Amino acid sequence: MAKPVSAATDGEQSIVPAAREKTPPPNETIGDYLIRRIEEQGVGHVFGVPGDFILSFFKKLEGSSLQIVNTCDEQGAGFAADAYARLRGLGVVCITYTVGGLKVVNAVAQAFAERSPVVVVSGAPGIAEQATNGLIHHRVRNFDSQQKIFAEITVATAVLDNPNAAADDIDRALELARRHSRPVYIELPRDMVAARIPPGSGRALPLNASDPDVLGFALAEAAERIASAGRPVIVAGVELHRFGLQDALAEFAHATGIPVASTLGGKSVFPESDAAYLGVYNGAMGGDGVRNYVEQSDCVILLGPLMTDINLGVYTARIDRSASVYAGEDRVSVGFRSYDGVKMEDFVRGLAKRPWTQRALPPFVHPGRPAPFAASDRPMTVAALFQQLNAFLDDDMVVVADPGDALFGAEDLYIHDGAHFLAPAYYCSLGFAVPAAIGVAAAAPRLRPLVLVGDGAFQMTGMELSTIARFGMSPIVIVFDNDGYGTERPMLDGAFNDVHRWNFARIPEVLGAGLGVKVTTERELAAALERAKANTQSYSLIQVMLDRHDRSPALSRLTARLAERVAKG
Ligand SMILES: Cc1ncc(C[n+]2csc(CCOP(=O)(O)OP(=O)(O)O)c2C)c(N)n1
Ligand SMILES: [Mg+2]
Repeated sequence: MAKPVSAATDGEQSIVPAAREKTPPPNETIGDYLIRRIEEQGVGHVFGVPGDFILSFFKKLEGSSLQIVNTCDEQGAGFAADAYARLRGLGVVCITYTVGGLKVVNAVAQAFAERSPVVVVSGAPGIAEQATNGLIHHRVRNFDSQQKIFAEITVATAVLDNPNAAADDIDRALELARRHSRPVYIELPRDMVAARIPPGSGRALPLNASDPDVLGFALAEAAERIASAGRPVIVAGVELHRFGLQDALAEFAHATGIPVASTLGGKSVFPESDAAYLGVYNGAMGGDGVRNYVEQSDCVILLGPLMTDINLGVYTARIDRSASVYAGEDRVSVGFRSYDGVKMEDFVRGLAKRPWTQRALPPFVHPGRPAPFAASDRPMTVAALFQQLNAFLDDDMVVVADPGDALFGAEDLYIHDGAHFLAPAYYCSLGFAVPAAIGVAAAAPRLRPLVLVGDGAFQMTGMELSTIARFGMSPIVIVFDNDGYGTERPMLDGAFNDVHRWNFARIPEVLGAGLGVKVTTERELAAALERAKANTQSYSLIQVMLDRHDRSPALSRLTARLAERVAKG
């Protein structure tokens, strides 16, 4: 029986506090050093699947404080590590050479695109074996083929083929993962796991701070713009979460009295209960109140917004850049003037600390707490499903949404304080949500994952419920069963959007664990949600039967607005 994931960690703080350095033991091996440095980052779990090129490292992991969470498939481990990194500031996926490594490429690409610091540790043939240049199993083309592929989707790659350089290479990779909040790749040839490193090696990179003069100018210009604006508004995005800037955002908003909208990807970065919260701004896809407020503002302050097509309501957003203040990882700018050498983190913290004159909050309609839902015997609709989920959500839940209508509709969910919203709202890889729940359960055992996933997406990675069952995790999984690829049908339909129908609710019989319920009416869903809430010992899967042409209000809003624009010509 697998040992359950420990429930004793401190939970969901986004950036883990500075590394706790241990005294290095004498005669440390490369494998031991890598494990110690990972432990010192505040990481408690490693997700992965072993293979012969990484087995001896798995054995070392087993003897360490790190808990191995081995998944059914490497892609699942990649998504789990990504979700873990989003909550804990760093996540680790450990796999064998190429057959495992290349299966995490999609998950790592998503982590790169969405700025999630995932550390990939891959086994490889030993250096001595590679020297023979033989056709060793799992080899693709050259022995460095895998490293070259990962170079494109990471901010650092390190091949630990030299014991004298290994400690430096490990430290550099871990530091860069944190600094850029993006993935790194560490390759560990199997005959290097037990190689000794010289004592005293390993060092931190030089400090990477903003240029203080330029930062001062940028802040002064931004402050003047903001103070002289009649109707400023903050649009907050997911990069604030990645860099642990939620408190600075709240401090800035409260000190100034400026209301805050979030992007879809940045949902939950600002407490939705706060009187200053406007709702999700998403161009034509968002609600009218927040849309009008943002688009009529004379100073939009965009903080960590990750300006993607989905976050901008598929380019229906209208923000006047000449009157905006922008701070993202790519640049900091005021109007059209960009400031080199200024880091987003320093700029946002600097804004929070300025001596502001507080304004009274202007009148606007707060999105408000959800009303209780009176369930009837009506057949389920997507709209009712989201209303019911809204009334069900708690402050100890993390909503994990898979791309598809599960993500679009989730825009209107009310995320309670202390809870989180996780979704790949930019790269949009299907199959994220179920394995991500594994990462969430490990990273923040206090929080319960509520997984929203389409029937099509579930068929890609949903059988990671097996891992969930094995480790005794208890997410609630809502399968939106609309008979295929519903998001694609309004764009262009054909038999290619159909999938084979599954009896999702009977998966617990196959796995010998879990609660499965199929619902067709609102009343059945209400009862199923209550049963799921009470079932804290295993996962719950609720298969919600929906009409194949039904859509969430958010998706309908978008298509309606796009239709208006098309009609106008
Ligand atoms: C890995 C991956 N493959 C394909 C797509 C393209 N795609 C976007 S939405 C979608 C349909 C998803 O179907 P389902 O999970 O049932 O959700 P629904 O659209 O029905 O709400 C597809 C295939 C994608 N985003 N990711
Ligand atoms: Mg579907």
